[in-house]
Amino acid sequence: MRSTLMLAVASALVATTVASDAPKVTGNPTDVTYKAQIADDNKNGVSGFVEIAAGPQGNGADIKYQFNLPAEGGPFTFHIHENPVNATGLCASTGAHLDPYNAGEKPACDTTNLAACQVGDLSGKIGDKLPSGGNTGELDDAFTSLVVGAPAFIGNRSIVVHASDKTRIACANFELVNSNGGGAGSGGGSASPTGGAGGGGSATNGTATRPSVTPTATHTGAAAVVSGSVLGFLGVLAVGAALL
Ligand SMILES: [Cu+2]
Repeated sequence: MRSTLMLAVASALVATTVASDAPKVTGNPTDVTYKAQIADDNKNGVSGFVEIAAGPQGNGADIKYQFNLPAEGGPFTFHIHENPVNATGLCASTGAHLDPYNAGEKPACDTTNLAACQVGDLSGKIGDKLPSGGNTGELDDAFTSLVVGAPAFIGNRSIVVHASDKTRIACANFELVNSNGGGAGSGGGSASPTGGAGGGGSATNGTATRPSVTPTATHTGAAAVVSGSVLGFLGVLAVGAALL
């Protein structure tokens, strides 16, 4: 019984520390650029890209985006999702938003407290949804990592564009397009984003240059925390029942 109580208390402590502010990222390599390019054959009429490089002195990241969005279905949102588009080409395969510090979707991202936003909630951080037509913008983000293996690393992940009803209308994987300060493709092998990673239909998936980091690591961790909190809750119930 005593060990059960201790387990319940330990689990409850885990459950209370699920969400934390994202730490500011330093040490991002200044010689790499990742780009997620929506495929030309996107069936929903979406085109564009998101390009991410290090901020000044490697602090945070400079996120550039350019989209041409369809006349219907807006206003639109876009996020970094935790998984890459898999061989099915379906945007559903990208999982949830990149959220290594468990910010969750509620409350919604507050632009005066970006550390508490989901790292991948780019629309939320910009503070606005995107209208139909052409959109170009830039976001200096302190919490995005270009360090392979870091919790907020984006290189092995994807961009997803949503219609206002949250339908995923386009997606594309981040690819390393520039490293070692050279021209595009000079360092990391083929960098031409020719794959049909967006839209769906095509099974070709331009994943050749993606670093081999398992994108499921944070997902597994979150699942473990969730099950821990469930155990804690059950444990508390058991203790409560024993005290009655
Ligand atoms: Cu999304």
